[in-house]
Amino acid sequence: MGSVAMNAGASAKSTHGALDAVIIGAGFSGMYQLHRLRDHLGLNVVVLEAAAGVGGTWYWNRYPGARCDSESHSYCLQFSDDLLSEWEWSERYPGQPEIMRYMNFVADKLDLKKDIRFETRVVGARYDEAANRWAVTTEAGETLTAKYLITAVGCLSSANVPKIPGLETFEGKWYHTGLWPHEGVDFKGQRVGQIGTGSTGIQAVPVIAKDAAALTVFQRTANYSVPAHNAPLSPDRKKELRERIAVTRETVRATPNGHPFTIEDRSVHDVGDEELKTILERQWEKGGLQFRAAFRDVLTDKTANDKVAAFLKNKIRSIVKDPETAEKLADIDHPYSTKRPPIDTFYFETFNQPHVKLVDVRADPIEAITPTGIRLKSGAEHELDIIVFATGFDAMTGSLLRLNITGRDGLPLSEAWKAGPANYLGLQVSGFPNMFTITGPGSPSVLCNMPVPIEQHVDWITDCIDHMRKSDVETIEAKPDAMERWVAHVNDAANATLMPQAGHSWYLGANVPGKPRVFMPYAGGMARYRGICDDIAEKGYEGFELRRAPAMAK
Ligand code: N01
Repeated sequence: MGSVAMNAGASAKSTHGALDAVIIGAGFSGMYQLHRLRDHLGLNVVVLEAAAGVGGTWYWNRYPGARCDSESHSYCLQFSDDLLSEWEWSERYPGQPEIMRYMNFVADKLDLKKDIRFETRVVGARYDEAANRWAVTTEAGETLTAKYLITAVGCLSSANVPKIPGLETFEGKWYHTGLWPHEGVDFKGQRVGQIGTGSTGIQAVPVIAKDAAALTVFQRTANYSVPAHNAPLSPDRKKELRERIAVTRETVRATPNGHPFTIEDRSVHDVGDEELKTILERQWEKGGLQFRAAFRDVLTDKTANDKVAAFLKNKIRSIVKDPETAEKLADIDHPYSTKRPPIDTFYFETFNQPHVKLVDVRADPIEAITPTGIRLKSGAEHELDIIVFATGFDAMTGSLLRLNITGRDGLPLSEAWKAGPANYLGLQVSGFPNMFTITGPGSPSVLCNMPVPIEQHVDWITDCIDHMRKSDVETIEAKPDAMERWVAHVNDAANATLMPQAGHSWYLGANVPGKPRVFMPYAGGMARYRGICDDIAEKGYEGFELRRAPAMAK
């Protein structure tokens, strides 16, 4: 791997003439895409970012306990030896403040900020076919035009605040974890209610419980979790990771989920009950997402999954002292890992504290938020000073649809996707020429350690644009039949796993009322997906229509 091309020293804001590309979003994907287009292809590019700084999802997700579930040495851009060797992570799993420091380190090192317009929210993007340009409108009313529109808006950036009647009457304070106040929230002496027990909720509970006078957790779906065993990285471990940069890079590229560990080629059925228990105990002690990597068939074979799930449910029962609470926490209705598996730091243990209680809102649903708290269907009232919504996101499509994108002939993306997201490779939608969606639905994205699919998409898009420029191609657009085949393949890949069995998963859009139920990420594995994308490019961008002159109105 080579070194980074850097525009050292340039600190003044660029003045943009005719733009080649507008990128929306300054998280990992927008930053890396800017670097590749500007510093490798020499294009005139601007990034529009709603936040006041870089960081994408980490800029907004500052909730208590916010930490990445990917190990730090893999949760970073891998393309540059310079970036990798100059940065040192302090913990096994990086916390939100350290990730923000890393993001700013990357932005400064690559001199990106001069080409990012902060506090600039995009409210519309329209394809002008006659001009073959995208017109991107900001909240302030400005319009920028560019040949290429690249969305780098992340998969989990549109907060989902459930429409519970009475929220506006609540006299206390409420917060969504994905839109957390920068000044923090003081929980001391407060009666806190938290709705949601996904990855976020499971991280937040132990930290909120430290300060709150009382914490009530409203659980709709019980969830598995495995300990993170987070800890500072020892000097020896740091040295080892530094020496293994090339190995890590190769591993994250080769594994199905872009993590720095491999999945054992062994079936749960290959081992007896005692050996299974020994292996799972060992994995539990190691902690983290690699728990599921001990066997190859946890996500494809229901009976294999049942055995692993039983082990995890028993763990919950052995940790949580109150049998009734333990039963509610262990009453998990879906196979392990069919929803995004959380990892935690003392989540289940927190329920042993006398001021923390669990309310099962599957059995007794939330009926309303009142001026003083939450009322359940049974009439039970929970008095609260603060409500924390750890209720997730309008995932994968929400952040794209709220951009109000219209393609050829004024076709809104929301109309093109009314039955669910349809595209080709998760990268392009027919009717939306020269628009690329980094980690869009239909790509591996959220099933992976995110920087890995992001780098792959950005590199692919950059090579594609380079190819277009060298061959005088003006537009690239997914063909409808290629899109149809890809959507079918995405469905087949999902159906080859147990994942669609979790009917309430956000992977299916089931967490947002009225959202079409479509399994959105590509479950065929990152390495396989990379091969498909490379192959398509090698075959002259098979399945895409490449036009030398701008397509005129029909
Ligand atoms: O959101 P979620 P999240 N009434 O949708 C519940 C990533 N992430 O923010 O399951 C009551 O998973 C909902 O219940 P149910 C990661 O990819 C990464 O936790 O729909 N409850 C569920 O319990 C993750 O998967 C890191 O029945 C309601 C919870 O709220 C993704 O972000 C850290 C409700 C939402 O869980 C999203 O996780 C954290 C209602 N009306 C997150 N509506 C990393 O470390 C929703 N719920 C990288």
